[in-house]
Amino acid sequence: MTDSYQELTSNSALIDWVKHVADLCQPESIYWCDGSQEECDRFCNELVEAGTFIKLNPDKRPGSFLARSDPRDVARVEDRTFICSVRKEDAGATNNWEDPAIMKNRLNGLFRGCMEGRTMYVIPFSMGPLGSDIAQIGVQLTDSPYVVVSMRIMARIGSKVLDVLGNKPFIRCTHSIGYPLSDGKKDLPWPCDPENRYIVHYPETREVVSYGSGYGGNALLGKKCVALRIASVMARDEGWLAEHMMIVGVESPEGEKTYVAGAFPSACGKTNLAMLIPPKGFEGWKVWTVGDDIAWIKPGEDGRMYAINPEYGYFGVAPGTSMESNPAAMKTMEKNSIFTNVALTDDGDVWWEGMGGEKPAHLIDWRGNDWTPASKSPAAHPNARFTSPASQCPSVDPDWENPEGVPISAFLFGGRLSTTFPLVYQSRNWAHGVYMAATLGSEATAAADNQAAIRRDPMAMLPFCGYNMGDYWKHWLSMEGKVKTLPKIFRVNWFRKAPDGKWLWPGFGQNMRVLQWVVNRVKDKVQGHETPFGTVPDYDDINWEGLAYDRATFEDLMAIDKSNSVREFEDQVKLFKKIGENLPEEMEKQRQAMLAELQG
Ligand code: O2Y
Ligand code: MN
Repeated sequence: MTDSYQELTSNSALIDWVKHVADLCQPESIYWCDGSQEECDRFCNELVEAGTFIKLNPDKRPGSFLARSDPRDVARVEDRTFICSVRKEDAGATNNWEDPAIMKNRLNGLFRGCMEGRTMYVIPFSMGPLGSDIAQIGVQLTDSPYVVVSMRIMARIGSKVLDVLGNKPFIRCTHSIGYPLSDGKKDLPWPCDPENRYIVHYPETREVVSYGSGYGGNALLGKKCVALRIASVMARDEGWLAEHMMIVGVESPEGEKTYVAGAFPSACGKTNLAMLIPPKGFEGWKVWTVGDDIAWIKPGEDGRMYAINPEYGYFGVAPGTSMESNPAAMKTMEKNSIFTNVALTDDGDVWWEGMGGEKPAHLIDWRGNDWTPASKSPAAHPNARFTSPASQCPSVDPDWENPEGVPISAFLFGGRLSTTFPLVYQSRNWAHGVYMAATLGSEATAAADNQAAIRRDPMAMLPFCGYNMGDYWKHWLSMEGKVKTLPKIFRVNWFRKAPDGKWLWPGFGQNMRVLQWVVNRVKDKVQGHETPFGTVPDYDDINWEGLAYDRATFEDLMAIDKSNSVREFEDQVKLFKKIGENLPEEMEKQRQAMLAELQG
């Protein structure tokens, strides 16, 4: 399809906006994406010719490609991410803010002529199943064909989206890699402008503008920018939740399915949990994948919360993913996938650290250099990614595209914490659960006194909440008055260690034992007992079939140490102080109650 948009849409706001951006960016041509396979194949061939893509061996990895980014453009850039709300207070202390008029002026300067010599692609995309009441439509303008073919995996794109959009409003997303081909400048395999990157959100007008990066969350704007930062603001205004959560359906041998959504900061095994394979002792049980990263959750007419995965694919971290740690992810990426910054094997396949098996004797590393096991640097970048269609996941839930969503019975929140926090506990009530989620965190660097400092990541949304974190907590608290049957809230911690530094919990597939307890709690099938943290399982409440795990180790895993716990609740004050005036009173009330309980 070309710039003959007349056949595709009569949405005059869309047509005018495309013209306006083209006037500013001065592309050589405009191309409206239809989303077809033919179109995708054509762009992939062009990317191979341009040196951006290497076609992988079709016998090993059909329909798949490897891209190597500029080494300066390898991850999301939080320090260049802005929430440009009209009032600074609405962005809050946890977001970068700039006055929208000043930012627009600055970005106009960068965007003027930034697409010279390039094509500007128009990508209509739907976050969520086409036509679902929960879905939202956006349009991304970009000068990167890598972004087009990646967006085609990550979202539903093309003319069918324009058909559903009709003349309705849409979320405007403007993206440029910031490398115009003016005055005969030569193109690069991964053009970008790393010195001038900006990932900017205008929450009131539901707009995203991204400049200078072609990588992941900076460039595939449907994901973090729309589905979390902009959607969290829409959710606040409209009474729903846009969350950084995976969604699974836990099915019992009797065929009863319970849906659970879970938020985890990075490096906590969220994708592995989303694709968990039940271990020995759980014959007949099955965990189905609805989503691995983002959940949009709305109150349904029956008083329960219903969730969709707004995405269409996975943008997963490759290093550490293996047939051991996540066979479903490995199978998902067997074909039709784009790999970014992994290593290339001599027979045209991909490789990364933690993939299992022997290290190959020779590779081309993510920078394009020869690599052998004697090399000092890793073959794959630690943030190397696979981009693969969710439909290829062997555990994908039959209802993953249900436009109504799936009913959520429990929320899990889990950090990476070597002490203090038990394997699992349930909140006493909704407000207590919101407090538990708001104070979520993972261990960061060891502090001077050797006590590991906790990097707080409320609801795992710190880099993704599009408004004031205190108001976001208020929004969560307000659900209690609005939703009849709220999900139960649990904290989990797969990462507790013994004093000798050994893991106390095997994790991975064994987390099924915790999922089952959660399901049993939701169904009122087990009691557990009360602790200062909340309700915890007794040893006999957990199914231990197939795992030799003794009572004494379980006691260590669940132990609540008074002085560590007091230190934890005192430490939370730092976050509350940062949130400042917008901190809901309820949060401090909950913290005080926890302290009193421990000390009482
Ligand atoms: O570094 C990036 O651009 C990707 S970050 C990412 C990708 C997939 C899922 N989650 C995340 C994240 O940062 O939470
Ligand atoms: Mn994520």
